[in-house]
Amino acid sequence: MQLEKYKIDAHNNDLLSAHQRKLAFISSEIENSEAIIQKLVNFQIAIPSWALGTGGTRFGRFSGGGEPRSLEEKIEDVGLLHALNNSSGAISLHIPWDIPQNPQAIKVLAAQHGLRFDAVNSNTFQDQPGQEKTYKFGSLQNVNRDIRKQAIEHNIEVIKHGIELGSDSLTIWLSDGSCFPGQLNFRKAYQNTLESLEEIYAAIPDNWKLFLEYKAFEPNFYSTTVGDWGQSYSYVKKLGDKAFTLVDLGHHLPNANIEQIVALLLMEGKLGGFHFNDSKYGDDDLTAGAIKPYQLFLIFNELVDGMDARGMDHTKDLGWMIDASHNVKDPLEDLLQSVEAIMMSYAQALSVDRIALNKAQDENDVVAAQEILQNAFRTDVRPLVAEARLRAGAALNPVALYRNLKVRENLINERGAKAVSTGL
Ligand SMILES: [Mn+2]
Repeated sequence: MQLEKYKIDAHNNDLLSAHQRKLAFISSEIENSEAIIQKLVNFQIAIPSWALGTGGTRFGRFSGGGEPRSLEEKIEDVGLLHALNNSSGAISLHIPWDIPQNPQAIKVLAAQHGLRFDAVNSNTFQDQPGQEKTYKFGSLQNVNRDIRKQAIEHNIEVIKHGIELGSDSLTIWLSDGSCFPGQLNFRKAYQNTLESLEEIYAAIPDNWKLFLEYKAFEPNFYSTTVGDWGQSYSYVKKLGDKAFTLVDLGHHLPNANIEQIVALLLMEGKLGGFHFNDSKYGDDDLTAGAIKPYQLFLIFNELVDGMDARGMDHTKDLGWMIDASHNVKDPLEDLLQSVEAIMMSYAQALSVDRIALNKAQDENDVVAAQEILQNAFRTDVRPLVAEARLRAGAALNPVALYRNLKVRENLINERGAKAVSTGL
């Protein structure tokens, strides 16, 4: 389904006068609003190819229909999101779920939708049909050298697919670990994993980055071999300058101070990528900002502060991606909501009065510090985010337009009510 420009324009015209009223007010409240709008126009968040279908749990999956049946249709869906919000200009592929048969044609199709290819993701947490050896007891950590070799070769294969598409990073998430005490020798598992990662790292092109994602638990429930940011940091530090830690918001134990983790990884020059989602309990993969919006703002506050301290470019020096699952929502609506929440938190972080905050910190003025942060968080910056979309030719209210145009109904007509996408 293509979204005609005149339909976006008609939608924007209907909402324009109300939008302009709100924008005038917020612009009078926030000093640097024009600079913030410009940064919002440029900010892009990648959409993973596995998030375009309905997600599920181990208990079941309830498809809503009209899901993309091929990589081409997945690119079309991300293109729709990008046309609606101008903030989803990249797609992140999962191999082997989305191996491009004709990379050149796929590149052209993506470019037609204004999309580039973000990090490619390997998969050694499942066995694939026809695969020789099983990952039941881990992949890069495995006690069996042949299994480690198979997993290393898979990652090198993923890099090759990424090169063909113009991607410039590889994300590795390992489910490796153990379910019971005594199952694993922790030091041997670490050493095997490090050696395997070194072989993969040797295949990383000079202009590429390797992201090592950590996760506290699940599917292993006693130990995880890359279980927290300290373990990931310990590997990437040894690997070299092209290796970085990737933070997924859902991959921590409850109440972890993620904003502090982000600040320290940035300070060490080892934060490379970011996966957005939200959670109440564990790796719930809920819509970004749906449960803990203040935490999302505090994380962005550290991201902006830490990136600016190192002179980093917000748009391209970290890999930004949504990594969520949609069990009860239309996946495309859910992704629009996540992107909106991320943009709001970014805008609020950009509006923080950093000079005043530094002064409050230097004077141990705890009350003033809280006032500054909560003032930014409680300011409604939605008109700034909407204005960034308007200037880029996208929709003032993406979810409303998506519903008015009956996009899902159209996709079901095109693809069928039973079309189910690959993914988790
Ligand atoms: Mn992730």
